[in-house]
Amino acid sequence: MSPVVGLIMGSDSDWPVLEAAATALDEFEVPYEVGVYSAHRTPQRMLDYASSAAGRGLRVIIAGAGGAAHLPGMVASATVLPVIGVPVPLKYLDGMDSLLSIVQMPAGVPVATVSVGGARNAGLLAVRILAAADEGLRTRMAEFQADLEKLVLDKDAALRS
Ligand code: RP5
Repeated sequence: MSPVVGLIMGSDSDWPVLEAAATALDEFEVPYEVGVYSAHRTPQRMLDYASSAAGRGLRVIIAGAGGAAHLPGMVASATVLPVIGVPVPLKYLDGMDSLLSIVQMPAGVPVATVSVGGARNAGLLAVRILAAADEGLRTRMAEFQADLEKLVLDKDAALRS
C-alpha cells in the first residue's frame, strides 16, 4: 500500500526516538515512509519533500528534530498537510530547546507539537487524523482506547486485591 504518513527526522540520530511513532503506525497497519530531511543541512531537499508530499498521496507528516529543531515548522510552511512535531531530547537542555523551537510557531503556520520524546503519541495522533475520514480506523482507535482503560482497571483491581 502507498504511504499516507511521512515520518521524517532531521538526522538518523533521531531514529531511536522516532521509532515509537513507526511502531504505533504499524499497530494500526497505517502505511508510512521514513526519511532523513535536515532543515539546515539539506534545506532544498526538505522543501522539495514538503511541497510534493500531498501530491504524492501523503495525508499527515510527522517530523522529529532536536536542538534548533526547525524541521517541523519549515515543513509546515511548505505543505498543506497537517504536521506533527516531535521534540527530540539531545545531550543538553533536556529537550527544552527542541520543544520551544517546535511549539512556538507564528500564527498561520500550525504544528501539532507532542511532548519531548513523545513519538508514540505522534503516531497515534496521525492515526486519529486519518481516522476522521476512515470508519475502520475509528473503530480500531475506539478498541485501542477501550484496551487502555481495561489496563488501568486491571491494575487498579490488582492493587486492591
Ligand atoms: C538536528 O540536529 C537533528 O534533528 C538532530 O536531533 C540534531 C543532531 O543531529 P546529528 O548531529 O546527530 O546528525 O537537526
